[in-house]
Amino acid sequence: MSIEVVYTHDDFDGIGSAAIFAHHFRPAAIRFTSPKRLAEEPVGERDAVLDLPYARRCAVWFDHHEQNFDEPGYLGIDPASLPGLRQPAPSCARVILNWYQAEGVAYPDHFAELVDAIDKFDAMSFTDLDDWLRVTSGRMVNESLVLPNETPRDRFRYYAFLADLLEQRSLAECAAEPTVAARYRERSRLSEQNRDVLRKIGRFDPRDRHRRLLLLDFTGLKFQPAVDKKLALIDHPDVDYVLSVYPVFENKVKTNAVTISIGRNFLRPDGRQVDWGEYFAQKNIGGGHPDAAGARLDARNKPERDRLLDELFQEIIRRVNEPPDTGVAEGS
Ligand SMILES: [Mn+2]
Repeated sequence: MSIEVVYTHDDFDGIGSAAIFAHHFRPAAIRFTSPKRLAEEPVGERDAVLDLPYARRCAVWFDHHEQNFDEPGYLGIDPASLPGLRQPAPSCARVILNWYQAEGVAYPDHFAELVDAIDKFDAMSFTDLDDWLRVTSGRMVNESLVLPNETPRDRFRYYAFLADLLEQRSLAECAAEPTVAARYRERSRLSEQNRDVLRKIGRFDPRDRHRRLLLLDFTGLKFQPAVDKKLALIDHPDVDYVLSVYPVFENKVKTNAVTISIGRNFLRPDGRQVDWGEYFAQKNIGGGHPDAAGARLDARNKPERDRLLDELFQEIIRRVNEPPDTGVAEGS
């Protein structure tokens, strides 16, 4: 099968998936995109799609997101007739490697450790804070991916370079490569600054007596900082959720609207479970996944915005503090 363009997710899993895919399929080009932007991409019948939703007409499709698996069926296409492999797995890179094994395709030894590392970051399956923060080759490569103020064009050029590197060399060699190492150092420096920002703005609502919901309110900042919010967990490892509030800018001017995102603390997989995607969707202000969701609140003025936010916080804090679902109807 000759593949023209690989469309892959613009994250560690997508880049690693492209590296492993390229070993056997030898595509002419790699393009990095997101699930949202995929619909705008000119995917053709000689192209491949990795770690992304199904695109009509592609030649081969690999994915591990179960919510995507039914998509061809809605278009009247039998998923079993599509080349590639879709199966639940911690990463798409794992799915491609599984396919190689099933097909008896030979691949270099270093793919196994690459996929082990990608599994951990894509599924955020770290046992504790130390496990997450340990400086491994996988962490160095993952941290090298995003630098603020870099154009998408430059970032994707780096991703193409990295995909090639990951195919050729061991993860340790990739992490030590001068470009990768320099980007990792720069990102580490910025992470320290980010932690200071997060320390300053992180707070708990007085109604949240057990401190289950860490609030990160970015509305007071003039610029939206490029922050990895997960870094707030270093100072607050015991929270169940992190809720962030961002100002909405229009033509570089701050409006009274805010966006909200809530994410579950990946360090506490046994904590409370609320389906926030459904919660926001039912209120008709947003949506998303059970463990990571977002919403938008529009207001005419600041007092109204503050009132709407306060009401929402109150409701969310109540939900976070409700006893775990025991099958008893809500409100009873
Ligand atoms: Mn993935």
